[in-house]
Amino acid sequence: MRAAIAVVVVLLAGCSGRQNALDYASDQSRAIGDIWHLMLVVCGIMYLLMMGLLAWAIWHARRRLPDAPPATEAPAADGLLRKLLGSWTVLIVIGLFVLAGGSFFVDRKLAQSQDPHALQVRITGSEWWWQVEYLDPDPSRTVVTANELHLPVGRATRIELRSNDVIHSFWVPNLNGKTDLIPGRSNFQTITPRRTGQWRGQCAEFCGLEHARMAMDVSVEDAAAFERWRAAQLATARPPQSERQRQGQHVFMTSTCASCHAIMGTDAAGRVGPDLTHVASRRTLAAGALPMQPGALAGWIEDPHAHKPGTNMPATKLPPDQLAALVDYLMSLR
Ligand code: HEC
Ligand SMILES: [Cu+2]
Repeated sequence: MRAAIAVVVVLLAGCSGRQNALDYASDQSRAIGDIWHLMLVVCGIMYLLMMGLLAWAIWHARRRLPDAPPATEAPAADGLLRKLLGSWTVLIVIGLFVLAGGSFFVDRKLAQSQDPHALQVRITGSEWWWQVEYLDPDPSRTVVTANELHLPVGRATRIELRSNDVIHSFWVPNLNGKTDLIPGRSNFQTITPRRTGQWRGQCAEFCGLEHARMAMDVSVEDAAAFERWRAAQLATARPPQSERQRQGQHVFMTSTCASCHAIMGTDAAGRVGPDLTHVASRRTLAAGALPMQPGALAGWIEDPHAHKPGTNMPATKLPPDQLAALVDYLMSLR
């Protein structure tokens, strides 16, 4: 029965994809999917029963209409009616118990993931981007990135959610439900991915002008690939490899960029915008607003508001050769 319903649902909604709550890729999203199906079945049965009874009642009322008043039959019908209503009440109570019990167990399953070996990640929401930190008991081994989340498959990740400004909501439908990021407090969410792949997260609480362009690029990888990524992110920024990249780094340090952005291994230590130490290793720019490509990067630096009108990054007018050198340097930060 459940399989049949799942097939219908898939046919109706085209239920696979990188931002889809019914395309489960973790223990948590599967649990949520199970309760969703349970509710669909229980409510579906109730609905069909209701409609059946309604049709039956209408049919009988129509047949009775031309006759004399039905009052004489009343006592006999009353007994039957009472039994029917009694069973109906029992059915409703059972249905509600099943639903309440189901939600209770799913809720516990989502809350209880207190795995001591869980990977610890802290995500901080800002208008309109995500800072992502991989915490380590040794602070010098903390990885800082932005707008991308890498998770090892088969291992729990405990995510602490915070906000720098207004309320945001973290939602990667394939991996878990929504959790709010609230200024002044920490909320938690655990994700135990079961399938490698790429998914899309999205801020799910209206947070201002660029709320819609506040996406998260999520990659679930096998343990080896994840450790490779983490080791690469731990390294300080790659030094310039050519004269042009050296010039680009100089432009970065001497214009306004360094006051808002950090590049580990250089003097740039700004904390207003995303950490750019390995910016070119990401797949998107500005929380999914643009692809990570030299042309898009140049366009972003020249006029961020053309691509993300509300963004808090100001435009920087540079002579073409300086802009090209700056882009060359940033694209070398893998
Ligand atoms: C006033 C602070 C500020 C200054 C100055 C600034 N930025 Fe930004 N930058 C930001 C903020 C905030 C964001 C996040 C914007 C968003 O996604 O809405 C950002 C985003 C970016 C991104 C995208 C990063 C990512 O992970 O997607 C790049 C690249 C970037 N800035 C480069 C630069 C360069 C190069 C300069 C200098 C020419 C510069 N920024 C100057 C604040 C600043
Ligand atoms: Cu938001």
